[in-house]
Amino acid sequence: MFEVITDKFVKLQRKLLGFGRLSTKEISEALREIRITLLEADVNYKVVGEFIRGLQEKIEAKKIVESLKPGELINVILFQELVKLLGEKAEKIQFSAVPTIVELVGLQGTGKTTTAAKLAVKYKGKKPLLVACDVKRPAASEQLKILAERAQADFFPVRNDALKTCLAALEQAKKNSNQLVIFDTAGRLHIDEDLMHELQSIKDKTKPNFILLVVDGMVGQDAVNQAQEFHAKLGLNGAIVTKLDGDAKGGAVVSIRKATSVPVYFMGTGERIEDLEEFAPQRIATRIIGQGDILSLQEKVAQAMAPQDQEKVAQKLLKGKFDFTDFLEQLKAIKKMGSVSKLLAMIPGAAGVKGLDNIDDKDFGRTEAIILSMTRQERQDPDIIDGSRRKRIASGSGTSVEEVNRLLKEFRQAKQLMQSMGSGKMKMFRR
Ligand SMILES: Nc1nc2c(ncn2[C@@H]2O[C@H](COP(=O)(O)OP(=O)(O)OP(=O)(O)O)[C@@H](O)[C@H]2O)c(=O)[nH]1
Ligand SMILES: [Mg+2]
Repeated sequence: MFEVITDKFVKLQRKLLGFGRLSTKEISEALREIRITLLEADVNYKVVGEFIRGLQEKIEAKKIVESLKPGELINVILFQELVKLLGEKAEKIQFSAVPTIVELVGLQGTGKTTTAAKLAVKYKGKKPLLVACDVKRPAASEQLKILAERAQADFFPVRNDALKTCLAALEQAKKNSNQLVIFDTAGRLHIDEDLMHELQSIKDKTKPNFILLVVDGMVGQDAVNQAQEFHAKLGLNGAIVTKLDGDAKGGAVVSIRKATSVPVYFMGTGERIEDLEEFAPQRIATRIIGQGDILSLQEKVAQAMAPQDQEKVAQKLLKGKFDFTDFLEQLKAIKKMGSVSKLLAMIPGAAGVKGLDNIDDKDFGRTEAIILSMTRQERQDPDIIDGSRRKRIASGSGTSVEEVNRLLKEFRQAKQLMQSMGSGKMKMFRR
């Protein structure tokens, strides 16, 4: 979702790092490129303007920092300003009330029902109750019922009035000790009086702890407008931006906080009920400027692997002792989690390493075949893989020598990157 921004930022950073000294001209050129990149990614123009001014001030104020090269300095400031733009700290659903009530609101088709189920998966331990509140469309209640089953969550069907449904659902939640109740409200094509009235009455009578707006990330700046309107009329606690897995350029999710003061809680990154990511400013800024999202990645890997394994892998990665056997394990774990391409986008440096960033799920099978055709010794010590071994591996895996070469090269590059992280060269991006 941030590919457009990331690609450009990575190139810009490389260019800046090449300069021993940055003149005013180069700085303003860099700022211009950052501005264009953000605008092209559909970030709100007012937000961009303010952001660039902030960057400029910071750069000017800190022109001379002994320990950093000027290019590095700009990168660090860019990172810090991005974190600030995105809202500094990750917003969390607090479960201080019992039950904690989340009211999902938003226009038609933005992903409310899907998101309700995603939240139920995420907070499984809270015994969630999903409440269908769309009176007008009978299929809506049925859809939520099916998703609730899939998420193994409790379900409350719609009655002939949205507010009455919510109140009855709360009664049931009390009896069944549901600690989380999610209202999946009706969507409309436009924001209209009727809709607002209904949402307002649910708000007044049930006092939700969190009113979260679900917006479609594909609609770009319109998402910001929706957030503004809903916030003005209803008072939102936050937003969830969906469909960021498609062609969305990420501009909406980057600008919502600054443009509307509504913080983003989650991002929807796919149609499956597992496809929900926390919106963590630090991590996202890291991803945007192209250092990869090591934290998100770790989180996902943690879901698929036992903790001790993960620690071992991390140690190996940092020490450069990661070999093809480990790589294969990782690939298998990743496959368990769904899409490879999505995960690769989060690997540090993958955005910058040619080839790695466009591995698709088809390549994944071939990669696996190549590694499986290696001997144990070759997996542990890829340096011994000479020409004749390459030929053997290629024919054993039904691939070509070029493909084997490419994998070996990419593996070496990725390993070097990991090592440089381990040795602290990238420490400036950590906190
Ligand atoms: N790719 C992708 N599709 C999504 C995501 N979230 C929802 N969808 C899809 O978007 C479509 C609409 O989702 P719903 O959850 O039904 O939307 P809704 O807001 O409940 O719609 P209404 O109840 O009609 O207002 C469905 O086809 C979902 O599968 C997402 O994060 N990524
Ligand atoms: Mg719905």
